[in-house]
Amino acid sequence: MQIKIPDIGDVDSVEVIELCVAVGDTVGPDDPLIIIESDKASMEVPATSAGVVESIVVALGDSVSTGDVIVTLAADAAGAQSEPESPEPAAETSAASSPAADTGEAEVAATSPPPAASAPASSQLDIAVPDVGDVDGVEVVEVSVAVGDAVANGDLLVILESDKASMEVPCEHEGTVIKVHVANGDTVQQDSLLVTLEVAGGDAVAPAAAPAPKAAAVTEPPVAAQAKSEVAVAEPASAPAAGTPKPGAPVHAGPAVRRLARELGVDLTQVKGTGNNGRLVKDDVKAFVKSQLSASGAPQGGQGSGIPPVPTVDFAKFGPVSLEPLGRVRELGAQNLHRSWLNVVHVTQHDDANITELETFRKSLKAQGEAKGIKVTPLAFIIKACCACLQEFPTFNASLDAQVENFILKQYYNIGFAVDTSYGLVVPVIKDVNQKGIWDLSAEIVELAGKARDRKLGMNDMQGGTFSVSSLGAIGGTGFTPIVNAPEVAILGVGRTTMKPHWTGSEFVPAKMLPLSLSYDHRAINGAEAGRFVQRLTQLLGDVRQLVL
Ligand code: CAO
Repeated sequence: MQIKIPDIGDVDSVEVIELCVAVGDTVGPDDPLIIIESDKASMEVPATSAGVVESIVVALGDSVSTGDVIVTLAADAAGAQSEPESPEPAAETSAASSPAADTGEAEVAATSPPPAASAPASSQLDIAVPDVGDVDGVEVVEVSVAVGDAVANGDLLVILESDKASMEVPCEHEGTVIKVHVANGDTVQQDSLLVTLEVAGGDAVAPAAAPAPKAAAVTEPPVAAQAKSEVAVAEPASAPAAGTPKPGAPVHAGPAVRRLARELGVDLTQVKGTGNNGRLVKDDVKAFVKSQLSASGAPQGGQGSGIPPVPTVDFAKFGPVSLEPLGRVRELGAQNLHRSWLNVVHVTQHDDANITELETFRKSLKAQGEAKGIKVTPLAFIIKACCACLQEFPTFNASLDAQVENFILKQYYNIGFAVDTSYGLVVPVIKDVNQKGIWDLSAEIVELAGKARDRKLGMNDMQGGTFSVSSLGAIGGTGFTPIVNAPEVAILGVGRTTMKPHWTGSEFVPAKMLPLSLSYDHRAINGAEAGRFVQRLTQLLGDVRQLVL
């Protein structure tokens, strides 16, 4: 069964911002498969019947349009059956249950208050709740205007939310707010009045012009009367309790708040929500930014966070230039790296491991490797040795809690490794390294690196890491300072093996030396611990037989 993008209304395409499943996952009806986002809303695309994910046709950052296939599902082993209706549930449901979906007029008719009620001759214009699908009621989670506010086309009026969705109701007229009919926390239905505007000039409320475009706009993305894919989903249904934010906890915020957070580089899991049920509102994001700025010790009279801004230069003055977008993966990577750089107290410890024997052993595996179709590089041994060190030094396999009061020690050993791709750096994660041998690890490195380069990694492939390795060994370099992949507390950088004279105590012998650079969060790990970790790592790589002890 193919699952397709449902009707996304009058936008041409939306972006895939999250993959919620991986190939092989078993899903039930309504389980989210991917999350898509336009510039106004996020929307979850759910499975419409139980099954097993056979293939994922889209990747993070892809632009998709109505009807595009995203996932194929097979009936699961337990005999899960397709729903009796359509094999293309999202799009079909949309078309079938919303016969007017393709016709702006019919949709407007379904989502607008009657013209007589909404466009009286007094030049007042009522903005009502659009079609919200087959939910009983939606909650007003943010009222973005007050009486007396001047509003323009595109200004946000209200954010509504069901248990699965957030939806912005924007203004499509210029005018002044003369009445706000709802407050935060109210439950409203389709056609409930939200805001009354006084629009400039009586002609603006002529029945043909005033309410119709407004109602069409508020259904963005159109959600008219859809059963499964009815409403945009921005986060898990349950709201976090108000109080201390929990990193990694579900974020309860609408698209506008998320957009603001993205623009300001704010991690919403760190922000405390003051809205209903702990919901995040824009003011929370702004307050968070202010508190971060003052906490960073901005100098009196200084600028912003105290970090002097890089001056803006008109480079075209000096020669021709062109712009090339970073792309979503590089943009996100840049944000993550910047956040880690600013939050983590970085120190890097360097050492060389004598891997002469390891290399002899690795080369001896060549014939077996060819027979198995598995290529073994030094990386598999490095990852295995790191895992052994993580087991011996648990604080390296940990995160700090938000208050920097506790280690969160992890009882699993999942090691991410950086993969250089044409679209940016990604870090797939090998799970349960402690349970895997060199063959398994080698095969998984090749498989995950291949998936990364083909843009086929699922969310699951990139989550749950406890430590990372960044190997530039195949490229070159004698050492570098990798940035810790927060909230992890350490990362190993690997340089290129070179032959060097090695002093045995009585003579110099040629040895293959592997440069290692361990960056760590000095808040979690002190220098002596890092020294011992690296020392143990070089021992293990110097004599890999110890890995089987
Ligand atoms: N010293 C010398 N040679 C090395 C080496 C090292 N430390 N590590 C690997 N090599 C060799 C391999 O043995 C292989 O040689 P052969 O083909 O002769 O056997 C060759 O280099 C190519 O290796 P590879 O790149 O195919 O495989 P890998 O397991 O070493 O690495 C991967 C896989 C995915 C990590 C790598 O391809 C990659 O993308 N590295 C870049 C990571 C990166 O960008 N880090 C920076 C992040 S911070 O910006």
